Amino acid sequence: MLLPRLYPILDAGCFPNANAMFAAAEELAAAGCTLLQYRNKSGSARRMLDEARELRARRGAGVKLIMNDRADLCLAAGFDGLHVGQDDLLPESARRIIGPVRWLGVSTHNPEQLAEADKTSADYLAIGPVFATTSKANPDPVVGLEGVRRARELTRKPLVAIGGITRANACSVIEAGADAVAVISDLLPDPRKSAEEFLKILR
Ligand code: TZP
Ligand code: MG
Repeated sequence: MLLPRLYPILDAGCFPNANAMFAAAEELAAAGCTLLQYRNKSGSARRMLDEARELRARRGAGVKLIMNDRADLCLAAGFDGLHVGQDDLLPESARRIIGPVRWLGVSTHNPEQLAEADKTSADYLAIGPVFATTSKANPDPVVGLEGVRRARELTRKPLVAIGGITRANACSVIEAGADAVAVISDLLPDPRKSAEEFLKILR
């Protein structure tokens, strides 16, 4: 797999309604994003599936969709991959559900978790929060650029950095060894403009 440098996360909680989120997805695709994650920490399963199906129906050619947390909804919505964290299904349990082809990403927050996830069939690993973030409830301690460097030493899998990443600090994160940056808040309020700027900075 080849990760694009920018990995936008559409967090349903950041939008006033689902239509605003669908519009953001279209803006991100128009800007050139090829990988989007759908994250919803407060919606019911049926609402998540409805929204995920709509994202799938509207996604442009060449855009891959990753479901956060839920292997069942990944399959039901026909997504291209799943992202699990330390409180979700274990990577191998998730892999058994989504099969060998769909992408599997695993979130880690320290060197021990990173090294453990490296032994799994995960297609990519995430490390964070790199910087302080307000987009996640009860975030783990920040790992800083040093945490990204350490993670880079511990895995040859594609590495995604997440947490507090902005257009102002994205370059430093890539220089520390990340292959991609996952971003929620600095893509708002104008996803197309922000994504274009990220993609220009990270070229
Ligand atoms: N996991 C670690 S930090 C984070 C998640 C989901 C939130 C990232 O959001 P932002 O707004 O880009 O800091
Ligand atoms: Mg999760």
